[in-house]
Amino acid sequence: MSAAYYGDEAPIAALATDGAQGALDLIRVSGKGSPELFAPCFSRREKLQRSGGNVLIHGWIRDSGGAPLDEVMLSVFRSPRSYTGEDALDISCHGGGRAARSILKRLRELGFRDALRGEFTFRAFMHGKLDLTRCEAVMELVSSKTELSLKKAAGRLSGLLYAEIKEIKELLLEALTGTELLLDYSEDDGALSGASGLPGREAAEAALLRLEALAASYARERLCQEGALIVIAGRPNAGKSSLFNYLLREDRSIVTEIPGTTRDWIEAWVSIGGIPVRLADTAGFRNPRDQVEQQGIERSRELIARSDLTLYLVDGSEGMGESDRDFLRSLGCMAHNGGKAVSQGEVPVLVVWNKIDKAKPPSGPQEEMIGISAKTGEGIAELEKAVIAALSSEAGNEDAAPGIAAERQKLLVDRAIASLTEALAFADTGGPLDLAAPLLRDSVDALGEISGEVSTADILDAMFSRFCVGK
Ligand SMILES: Nc1nc2c(ncn2[C@@H]2O[C@H](COP(=O)(O)OP(=O)(O)OP(=O)(O)O)[C@@H](O)[C@H]2O)c(=O)[nH]1
Ligand SMILES: [Mg+2]
Repeated sequence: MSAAYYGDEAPIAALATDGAQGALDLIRVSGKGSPELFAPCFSRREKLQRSGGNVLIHGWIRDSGGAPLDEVMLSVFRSPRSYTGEDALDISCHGGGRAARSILKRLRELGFRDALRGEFTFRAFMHGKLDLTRCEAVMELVSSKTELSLKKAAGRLSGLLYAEIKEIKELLLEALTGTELLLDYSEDDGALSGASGLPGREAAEAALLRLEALAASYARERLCQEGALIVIAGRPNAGKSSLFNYLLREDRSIVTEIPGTTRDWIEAWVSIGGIPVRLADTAGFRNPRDQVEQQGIERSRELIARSDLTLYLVDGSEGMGESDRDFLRSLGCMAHNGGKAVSQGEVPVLVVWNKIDKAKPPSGPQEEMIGISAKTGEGIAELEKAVIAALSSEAGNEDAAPGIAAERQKLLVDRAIASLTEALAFADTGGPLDLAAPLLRDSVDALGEISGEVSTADILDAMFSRFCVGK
């Protein structure tokens, strides 16, 4: 997909809803003069042509022979007061997809081109309606999986991250202009050597702290947007499927007293403390009785290797057996771990004692495990807390501090930190300020790229082509 394609000003149209079953569908139209281009197929043509912006008009869309296609409600927008900043229409038509597809066909006949992925938001960016952090937030908001991820994306859409970046940039500019002034006007070679320190050093240090806070927010923000894979593992009959169903609040996985009930893994999305979690129930580990079981166990192992966290369930009615220890050892894990997540290789494991209603876990600091009952629900609230702590100490934090969720933003924040740290180190060692100044400039530029004041066609292309059509 070429960057030039995104840059043209042709009138565009797209279905903004998914065209599935539903009462209404929404078609978006944007581009200079688009209401006039649309008018020939509309029953109230003159009213539309005379209409200003922010107006609703009811009417019919007709095919090229004049036969009615659908009864619609038009929202008319006039540049610059629209999402894209261009003249635009939102067409609310009947749902189910059929009417919308016929209308889109009619729009093509009138000269509208199908919008590319993210093209409406791209145009909003080009017309100064949204900076890049807000554009990214639009996509995050649409794909939010939990209330918490929605809240965080909405914070960014409202400009929380943009404002933070702007303030940090102002601090950096203070240090940069101070340094450049000194370089331009000082006749004192001592100043040029940096012996008198970096002008605006306090501002630069404050900027560094705030940049580091942003960088640190990335892990939790990403977790909130993308979610975590949690695998429930253990011996047959440990209660894995029971726990899976309990966390799902529905009887999805088959539970029986027959060991080896679950033969292949199944998964579902749940919210744990606001974090979207892809939860997987797996086949119990034992010496396989047949090929199906063998494959099920292999798949469980593969899944564990990819997981963000594995909950290893011990059947409390039988206690921690040699095969549990063997399995945990095979993951490179100690026999048990005081209930805490331990990192062995890449995969953290939380050892959980199930069936606490039948038997208590052994006591003593070495033996301490989280005790739960997948039958009565006892201990599950504590387990959820431990899961959140294991995934990220701050993931459940609902405070409204600005954070970054896109990899693009993280790379740029890292670049700003690296350049700024180097500039400060130069000044500390009395290095020449004319070497520190370009480093400061680079950290300012990196922040400019985050909001999109500095951007290239490649960056924009890569970003907007990940959006959905109609956005
Ligand atoms: N008393 C008690 N019974 C439980 C508990 N959790 C599960 N069970 C019982 O243990 C048996 C096995 O439960 P499942 O959830 O099917 O166990 P599983 O680990 O999925 O077993 P496989 O799929 O065979 O590997 C069932 O009879 C459950 O009712 C618990 O916390 N307390
Ligand atoms: Mg099972």
